[in-house]
Amino acid sequence: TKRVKGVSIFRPFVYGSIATPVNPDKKPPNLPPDHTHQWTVSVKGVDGADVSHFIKKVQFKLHDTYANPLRTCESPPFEVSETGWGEFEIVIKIWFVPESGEKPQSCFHFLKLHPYIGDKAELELARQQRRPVLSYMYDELVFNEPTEAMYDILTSK
Ligand code: SLL
Repeated sequence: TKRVKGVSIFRPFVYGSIATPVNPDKKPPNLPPDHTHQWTVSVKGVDGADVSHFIKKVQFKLHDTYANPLRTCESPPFEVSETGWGEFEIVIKIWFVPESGEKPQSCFHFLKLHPYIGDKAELELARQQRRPVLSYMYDELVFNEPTEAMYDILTSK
């Protein structure tokens, strides 16, 4: 496949998680008793931009304490929602559309459940309010010398 020489195309994307403490007064009936948080890990475009024209599939490798830790999303939204009790590193593997001729790319996200707030009073308030904890990374996917087909896909959107 022919590649477009001397050209790099960058596409911004976001990956990370949002976690919310479970309200003990409104526990979902099937929630295991030791699960304290619900969370969602996702891969998405910036400000809701569509990324499905160049991302084909995303796999999230969860901690081995989860049943079926390898979770696959073949179409958007590229996200997994779960409940749990602990923080751990999630391996995120991104596959591109076949026209790209690119290998999958991995990134790593540490699932954050607990707010990091130095001020004790502020921290206590955040806990009382069960404030969601967000941990998102803004990054860029780089396509160096993309195939002609991928160049067309990336530049026509
Ligand atoms: C820790 N090293 O000890 C980490 C591991 C794993 C969290 C955290 C499992 C939920 C389930 C869950 O929350 N695992 O039982 O499905 O803090």
